[in-house]
Amino acid sequence: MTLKLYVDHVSHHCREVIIFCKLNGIDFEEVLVDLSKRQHLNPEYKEVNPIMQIPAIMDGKFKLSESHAIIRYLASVFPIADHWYPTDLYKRAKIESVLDWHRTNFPRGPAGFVSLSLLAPAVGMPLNPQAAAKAEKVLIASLAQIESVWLQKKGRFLLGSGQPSVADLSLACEIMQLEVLDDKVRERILGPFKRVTKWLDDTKHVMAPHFEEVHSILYKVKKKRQKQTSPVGSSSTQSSRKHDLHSKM
Ligand SMILES: N[C@@H](CCC(=O)N[C@@H](CS)C(=O)NCC(=O)O)C(=O)O
Repeated sequence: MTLKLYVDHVSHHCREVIIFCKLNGIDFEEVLVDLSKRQHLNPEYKEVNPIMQIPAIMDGKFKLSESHAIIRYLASVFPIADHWYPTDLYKRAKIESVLDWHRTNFPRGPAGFVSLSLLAPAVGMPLNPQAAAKAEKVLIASLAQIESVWLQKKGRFLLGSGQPSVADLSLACEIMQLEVLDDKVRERILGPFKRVTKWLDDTKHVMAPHFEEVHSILYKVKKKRQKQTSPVGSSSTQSSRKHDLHSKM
């Protein structure tokens, strides 16, 4: 029975699940739940995930939502390399610690900043420079914690490991949200964090080609945005910009 992933590549929560499956040779059928068409609110999808968010999976009759829970489940059910989600209790507990820190502390950072400073109009919301400035502070404080706490040891990956775990995958997918920013802004935020930048490069490299492939949606959005804000594209109307971006995000 094929595993079904209910996803949309615009969502970083979804991207981490898709990449995890691809990296580990887990067969799956991708079912698009198009956020721009609000398909996550359809009654059929509510049957899969009553919370009406993506991602969700269906493995036979078993339904599951929440990206981290999904990855833990897949890592426990399929035969994957141990470094992703170690059986060693102490190693696994440390990874859980990063995963929990990530979900409770980090999300307001990248997604908040990118949305408030750039993408809000694409979903009919105004830009909010004041809130964006606050989100930037949260983001920078979180990046500083990654740099000084989770990346403090010698290994290339989180917790000083020589190989990536699900925590590297999940955190890297969230930080990748910053790719849609203008280069200067992205550099202003990430530039000072040399260890984070190197870790992100190492993560992309070790997860090639799937990591970049699944993130290609972000590069497309960025390119489109740049065209629209260039002098030639600036003649387009607000409503056409809204439609174009929304159709991608
Ligand atoms: N905690 C959830 C968050 C999922 C989530 O926020 N999904 C977003 C897309 S990135 C969504 O479905 N948004 C639609 C909505 O909330 O209406 C997870 O880790 O899976």
